Amino acid sequence: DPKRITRALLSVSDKTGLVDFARALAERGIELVSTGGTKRTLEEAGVPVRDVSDVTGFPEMMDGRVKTLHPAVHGGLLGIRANPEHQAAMLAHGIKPIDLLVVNLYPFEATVAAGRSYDDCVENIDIGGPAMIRAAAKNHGDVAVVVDADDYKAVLDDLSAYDGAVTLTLRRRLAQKAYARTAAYDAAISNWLAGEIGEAAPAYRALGGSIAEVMRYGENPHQAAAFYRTPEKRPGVATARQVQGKQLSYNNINDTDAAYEAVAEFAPERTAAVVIVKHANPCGVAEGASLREAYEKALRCDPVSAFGGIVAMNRPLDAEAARAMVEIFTEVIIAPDASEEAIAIVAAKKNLRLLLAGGLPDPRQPGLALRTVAGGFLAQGRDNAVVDDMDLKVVTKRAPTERELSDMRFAFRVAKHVKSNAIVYAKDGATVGIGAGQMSRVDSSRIAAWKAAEAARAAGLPESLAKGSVVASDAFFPFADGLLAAAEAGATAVIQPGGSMRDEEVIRAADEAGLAMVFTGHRHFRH
Ligand code: 93A
Repeated sequence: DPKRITRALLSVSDKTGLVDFARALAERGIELVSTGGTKRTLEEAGVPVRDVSDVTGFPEMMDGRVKTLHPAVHGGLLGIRANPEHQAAMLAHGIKPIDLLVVNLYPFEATVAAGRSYDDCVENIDIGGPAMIRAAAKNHGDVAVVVDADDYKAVLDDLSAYDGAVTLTLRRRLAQKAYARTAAYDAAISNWLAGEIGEAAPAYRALGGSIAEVMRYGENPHQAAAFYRTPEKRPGVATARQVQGKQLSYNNINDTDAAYEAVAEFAPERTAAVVIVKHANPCGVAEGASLREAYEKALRCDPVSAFGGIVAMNRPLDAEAARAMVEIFTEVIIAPDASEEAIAIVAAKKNLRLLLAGGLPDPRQPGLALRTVAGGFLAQGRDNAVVDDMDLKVVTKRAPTERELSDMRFAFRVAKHVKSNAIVYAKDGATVGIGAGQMSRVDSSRIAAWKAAEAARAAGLPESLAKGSVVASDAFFPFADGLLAAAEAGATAVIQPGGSMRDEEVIRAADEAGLAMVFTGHRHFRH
């Protein structure tokens, strides 16, 4: 049921796109009403507009603190058009309906960010704007509310398509966005004030966090979600500059973090490396002489899962790599930096988000990792153990070759970033099969081996990619079965923490199968 727009109230601090939008509304015969500054901008551009004071019968007063807070405005926004009592009240009090509200708020966040005085910050707390936004959004059954200039076009498109009316679908979407905006706005104010008074703070504040944005939804559409930033100086998804592409979703942020933290395990001065993540697990990781080579090797591991994934790299994105990366559908690319040419290549994919983090996080840096449980939360140090620092102990008769050892280190680095139980097959500096998140280690081994065989089939190769590979396990093999599954798949060497009650039995099985095995003494659970 599209609703006809006859009267619009426009009151915006950020005047971007205002004049063109308002002119298009006026040309459709829509009556425009505005507050002081907005009205002035429109009049200067020759767009006909009435003063909100004509509607309220009051002048703007108290430095503009009271300009739209009036029943003539709020009644016009809130009155239900199909409700006879509401209609009678409107008639009795001379309240005319407002069908479209266009508001963006006093720039509170920008005022705080600019380090302005306490009083300036207070003065930039918008009261009338959020009140109108919430009123119009509540009455989205009759009213459309726009809080973002990016939505001007959607409104004009509806007006053209529906003969001067706006659809319920759009009104609902706009209402949802309106409440997200007022929620973020109030959170910013409360956050700032908490800091000013050094008061016992909300949970995120205890971590030194501040709200970065309210997202459309969380892991699923029925979950509300927000993104907080902490003062921790760590290059990554929270601090990266988004060069282009759509807004990041909750899952995008989570996956991008997983990808960038994983790729940071590879020192850029030693090798180029690429990690492709899907559902917070790596589905392909590789090093190479160039990013392009690393990307192509990573992609070969599991091209099916890589579709719609996140691609992270440890060196600045170059044109050659960018050209390869835009060939398949990817949600996010994150890199420390990018060349102008690479940025231009990515620009061809409008929706693809490109994030430049400005550096790589240090995998050895300590930090805090949190997770909620019912009625509380768990805190622990970040897993900052790095295989290069571990004392690798050869436990089998056969010692690994140099090539095996190098692939073992590679595989263990990756296993750290795969959800447990994690089994990673690797060969020549690339993963060839990854088993993640299984309840039994032997299942992860089987899945990883199966994936290595699948990848070979997809590439038209006669032998499983696991042939001649090494295998890493994030925790000890409790029994010989997982290890034997790996040997059967073609692995020739094993890296694992060791420490099982049955280590002797597992070592014996490795010797019998002619495997080389090293113990790291460190476990990398990640649940
Ligand atoms: O000071 S307010 O909280 N009091 C109000 O009644 C009011 N009505 C609209 N601020 C109010 N506004 C805000 O004024 C709008 O949210 C918008 O940001 C701004 C537009 O003012 P102008 O049109 O004078 O530039």
